[in-house]
Amino acid sequence: LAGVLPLTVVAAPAQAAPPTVALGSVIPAPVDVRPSGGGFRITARTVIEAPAAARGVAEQLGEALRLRVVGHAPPRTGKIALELGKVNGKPESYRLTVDKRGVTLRSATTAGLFNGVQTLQQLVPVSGPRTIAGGEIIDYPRFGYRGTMLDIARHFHTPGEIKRHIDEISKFKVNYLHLHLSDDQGWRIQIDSRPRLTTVGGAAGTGVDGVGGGFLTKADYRDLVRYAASRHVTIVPEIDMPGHVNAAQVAYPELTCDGVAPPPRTDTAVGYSSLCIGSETTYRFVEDVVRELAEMTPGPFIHIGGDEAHATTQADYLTFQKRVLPLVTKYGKTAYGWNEIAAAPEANVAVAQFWSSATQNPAVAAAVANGTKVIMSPANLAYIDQKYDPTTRLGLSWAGYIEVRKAYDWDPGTHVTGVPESAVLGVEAPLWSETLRSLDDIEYMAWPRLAGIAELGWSPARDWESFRTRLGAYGPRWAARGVDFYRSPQIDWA
Ligand code: TNX
Repeated sequence: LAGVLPLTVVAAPAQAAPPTVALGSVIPAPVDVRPSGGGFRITARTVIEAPAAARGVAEQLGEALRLRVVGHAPPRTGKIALELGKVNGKPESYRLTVDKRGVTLRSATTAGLFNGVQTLQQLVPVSGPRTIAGGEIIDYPRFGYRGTMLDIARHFHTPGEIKRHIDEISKFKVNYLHLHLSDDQGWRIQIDSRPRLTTVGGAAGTGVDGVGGGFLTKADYRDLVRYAASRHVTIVPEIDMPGHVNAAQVAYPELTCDGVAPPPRTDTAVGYSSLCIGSETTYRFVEDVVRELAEMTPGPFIHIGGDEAHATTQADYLTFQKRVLPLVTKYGKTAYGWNEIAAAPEANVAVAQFWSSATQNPAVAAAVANGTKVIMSPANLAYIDQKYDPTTRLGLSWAGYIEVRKAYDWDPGTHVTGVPESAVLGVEAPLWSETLRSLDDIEYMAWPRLAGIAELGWSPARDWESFRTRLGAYGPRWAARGVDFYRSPQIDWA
């Protein structure tokens, strides 16, 4: 027996690495996956074929896979063909077909092709032979709005950092980036009619703890809008009012009721500042800001904040919204605000961002019955500035600890009483930055939770066991790109 036992051990074969990524092993999970037959092996001779209208997205794929893009490949060339044409009529849909001869990606729109390209890239093994599993995927989103937010008011993040983050979020088909551009501690967007907003409100020394000054010029902002659009991401600008306005009042004291400039603030308190609701100066200011923001924003939404206005009486708050919500419409945009705006009747044409941790909210339910649409960002589940657990070095914890499973395991279509799926435009994961400085800090809080929220926004069904397996397999891709993600103990990381 002693002689036999070692032999048995030696005979156990070394575990071979799987040659391909299973066709459905993608985040967010595709709607319909049908594996079949042999896969396609990408070689140095493989080309990407694309019509002129799809050249942009084809070049992005070409860069990622280090392949050449051509208008027409000769017959019998191994190729990845991008086609513009009808799939199933659903917005953003695509069809991906893989067999031994090649890959065909088809969509009616370049947005759909972009989505398909993100799927395809996840199907290419990170290392070893680049064989893509055979079969067909037909895919489209559950919700049109899949978003995240960066708070560049508490700490400024540079355009370069924001672009790098856009690259990462778009890989998960996140298609809206909300920028929180103003708060008590700083003002981060150039407004020509009010230059002191940025010369004072964006100066060095503004920001939490006096760290993180800076602002976006209009040219920076427009360049970001263009960059985001090339990744099929729409920028949503937010100016927070009538609260969260201390930085604006430091720059323009006439925005207070007594005309006296308050001291600049670099602490993290909330709820102490308010625009002067009875003053016409306030509405001239708001209109100038909304007009200039609308002019530089091609996207449909202007976010007007509206949260935590604890220094504004409720009567004043409603007076303010009665003036300001219609102003956004006047400049051709859809008003978007934190869920407190639901109390205003004029919010019937607006979008409310549900950030409460409760699952009942009579004001929101009543507004929805009147036409208000909702984007789901419940703080206790979707706030990716909250710590993962008590040991997390960064972040806050007022809404609780949010481990990966908690951020993933909820349903945006049924979460709030009186807010049916038909009223939900989608989901957004806000990343407040009181404790965040660098891009690494942003990435550590965003990943992997934002991948889970992205799946809630895209995929029709959720399945924690499937998600955690796909997430574990995704780890090496983040590592290869130098993304500083949190290695949650809930996941078996590859
Ligand atoms: C509450 S949530 C805020 C922000 C803070 C955040 C910190 C919301 C609409 N307002 O002012 O940054 O908590 O988690």
